[in-house]
Amino acid sequence: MADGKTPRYKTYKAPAGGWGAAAATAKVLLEQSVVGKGSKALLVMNKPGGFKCPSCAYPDQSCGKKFDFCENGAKALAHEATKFRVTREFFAQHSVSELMQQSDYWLEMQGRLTEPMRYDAASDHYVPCSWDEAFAMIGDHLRRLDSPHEAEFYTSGRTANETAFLYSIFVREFGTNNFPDCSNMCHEPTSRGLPPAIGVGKGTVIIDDFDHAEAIFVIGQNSGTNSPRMMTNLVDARKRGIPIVAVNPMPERALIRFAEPQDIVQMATFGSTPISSEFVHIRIGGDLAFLKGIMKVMFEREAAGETVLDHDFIREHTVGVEAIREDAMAQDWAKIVEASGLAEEQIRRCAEIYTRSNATILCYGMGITQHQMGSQLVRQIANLLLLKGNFGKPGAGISPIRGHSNVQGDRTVGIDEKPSSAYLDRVREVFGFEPPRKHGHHTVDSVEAMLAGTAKVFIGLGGNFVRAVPDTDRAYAAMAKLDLTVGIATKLNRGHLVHGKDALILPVVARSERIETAKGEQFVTIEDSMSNVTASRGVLEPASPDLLTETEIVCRMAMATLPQSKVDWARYIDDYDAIRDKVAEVYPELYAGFNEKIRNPEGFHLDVAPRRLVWKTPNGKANFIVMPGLHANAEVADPAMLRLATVRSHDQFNTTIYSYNDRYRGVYDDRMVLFMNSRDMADRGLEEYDRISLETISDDGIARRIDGLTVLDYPMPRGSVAGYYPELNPLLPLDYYDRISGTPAAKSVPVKVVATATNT
Ligand SMILES: Nc1nc2c(c(=O)[nH]1)N[C@H]1C(S)=C(S)[C@@H](COP(=O)(O)OP(=O)(O)OC[C@H]3O[C@@H](n4cnc5c(=O)[nH]c(N)nc54)[C@H](O)[C@@H]3O)O[C@H]1N2
Ligand SMILES: Nc1nc2c(c(=O)[nH]1)N[C@H]1C(S)=C(S)[C@@H](COP(=O)(O)OP(=O)(O)OC[C@H]3O[C@@H](n4cnc5c(=O)[nH]c(N)nc54)[C@H](O)[C@@H]3O)O[C@H]1N2
Ligand SMILES: [Mo]
Repeated sequence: MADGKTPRYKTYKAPAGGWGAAAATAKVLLEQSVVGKGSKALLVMNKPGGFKCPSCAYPDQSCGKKFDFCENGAKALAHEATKFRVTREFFAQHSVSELMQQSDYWLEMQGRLTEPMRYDAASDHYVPCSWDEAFAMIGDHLRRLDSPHEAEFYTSGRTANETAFLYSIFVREFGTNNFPDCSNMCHEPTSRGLPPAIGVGKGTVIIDDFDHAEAIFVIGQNSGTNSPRMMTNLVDARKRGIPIVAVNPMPERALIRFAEPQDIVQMATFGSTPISSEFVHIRIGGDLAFLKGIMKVMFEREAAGETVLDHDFIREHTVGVEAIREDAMAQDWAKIVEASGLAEEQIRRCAEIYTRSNATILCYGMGITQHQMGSQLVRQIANLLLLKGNFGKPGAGISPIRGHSNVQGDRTVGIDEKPSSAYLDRVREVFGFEPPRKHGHHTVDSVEAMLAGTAKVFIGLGGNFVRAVPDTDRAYAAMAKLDLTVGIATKLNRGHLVHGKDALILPVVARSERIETAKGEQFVTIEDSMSNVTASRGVLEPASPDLLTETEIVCRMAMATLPQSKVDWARYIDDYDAIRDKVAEVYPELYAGFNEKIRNPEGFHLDVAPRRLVWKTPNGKANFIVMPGLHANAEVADPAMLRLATVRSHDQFNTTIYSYNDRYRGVYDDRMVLFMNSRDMADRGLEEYDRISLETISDDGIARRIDGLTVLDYPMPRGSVAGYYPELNPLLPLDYYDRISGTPAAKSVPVKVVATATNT
């Protein structure tokens, strides 16, 4: 139940997008009381000379489009530009314990943070403090540590390149590689899984490829909600008659039928475009079986004398196809069908679509990465592409759809807990200090270190760490043990309320806001999901005169912590070109001429070697890598087990809840729901709207349970259930993660129903 309102559930029958999206855009601007200011800002969002949408990482395609924003970008902007403010009076009025009782939604709706605040244990309130005091406190705590490895430096993916780069230099000069970041919970399986296969941990397609593709697969990604601007490309592809295969356990509305909210004709005629030509209703974790099924069909047809593989490409560019052939051929159809939950004919149809196409794009999201073997699963997507030479030609390639607007960029410029020695050598040459060589903590490691008491300080550059990580209850306990927690943020969130002995909230200038320094107006840069680097210039007045830029905060933390620093921090506070010059020095291959190139209004594209058929792997080839078996997660013997995927609603941005509605899935004023197949319900004696409790199946002796979930009869595959992140994070064990990337398996938590109360 949502803040006192009665939940409603009804099937959504209209196409996604269209008037519903237009109405939602208007509504959120009204709610945040920023109709004039917000509309003005939306006009320059994603436009050359304007700022980059703070929501997702999908590239903008301003050419030919009047606007380039979507409903969910408008929500992100409206919530950032909101007229509401969290002031010192607000904190005086509410103790931290009191605020802890409020929902995430309520906290978000209080508005923008306005001045630095320090936790006062005696009164249990946040009280105002000066910026100088705040930096002194951070410097004191950090310098007092027995080892720099006792500090954890988190980054969330909204941080711009310039800030992330300086942060990575500060932390390395301080002496650790402890860089837990949101990517560790997100596309890290892409960053770690792909390099051994194709030599780069990024996507290889660019927007133009969508115009040349002959088939597009969207696997485990909810485009209409999480990257709505991608719908433009999917709609255009469908209009060209290109097959689109959507692989998902949830029949996501926009992947079935979509009306472009910016297509006036479609809107006026209530028209829409069917999206998927093939909806593949896969069991959670069934993707490995599906991908192997397609490969098996291809090898079977080859064995029968047909040519379906790109033999020239395989011979010239790859190693290991034989092992892939053996592995695929050894899989039994009955088992493939069982593991995927799909009919063999449908897999054969998808194989036909794939083999017939001369240029295929495979897109994927969290439905692939957030499994225990997520990194290996990503490699299977690469295998499938390699079999038909789908690299280095227009319309083809791998397309991870990244999350946060600059999560990929942050990684590129040094937010990496496992940095290469070549990179560390460059840092030493450019800055003249010896960076630490020992690998640092990813997100899960950092929570473990807090639990073990070996971590003492947590600094969060953006984000809402404690709400985003698994095992909520343990994460809260872990944070509470720390000596200092620092939240560098635009908005109040749970991460500021679950705090260490000392705690600071440091409010920042947001993406949409102007940055003025002693050197005049500055801009930042971001790298989108397709490796385009573009400038972002805020246009709005900062929410309060007492905010600092993220860049200045990083520089001043460094100055307060490292009095003998070799880095000219004071200079970088004011001069972002000077920061970009250093980025270019540390990454000459990617960023040479950064300051000149970024002056091009369209930005520039970072080199992605596989586009040139260059493989930066140890053997100089693209490698087929076998992943044994048919399951992306360890099997669980308990017959009562259900696989739970924790997903986003249409009205949230990660831990930020915009409303309790999820229009396309027909849920209103409720987030405590469980989407379940009617036969799974019947097996458990459940009726729709029953209230149930869910418990995690695990063998670590820790009980994890959530009460009060309403069961919704929903077209889920047998044995697969879904509910909302972050409410269900208490069910996700900290230890349940992909060993290669460290990414928690948030899409496949083994759970069972343990208690029921009939709904009255
Ligand atoms: N509006 C909005 N935009 C966002 C975000 C947001 O919260 N709100 N978050 C941003 C971030 S950080 C990220 S990472 C992205 C996330 O964007 P997505 O990758 O779309 O993330 P999710 O909504 O978590 O889930 C994706 C889909 O995976 C499906 N799925 C679950 N399990 C499986 C499985 O085993 N196999 C397959 N094939 N599919 C499965 C789910 O049904 C769901 O449709 O979006 C970014 N953009
Ligand atoms: N169970 C489960 N857990 C998940 C996931 C899942 O699918 N299921 N998804 C995972 C994924 S993909 C991700 S990326 C993580 C997300 O984890 P995070 O990135 O840590 O979380 P967000 O909710 O995006 O962070 C929101 C906060 O960022 C701050 N913020 C917003 N804009 C700015 C800015 O411009 N500057 C600064 N400094 N702060 C800002 C605001 O204070 C806001 O409250 O969660 C992960 N956790
Ligand atoms: Mo993400």
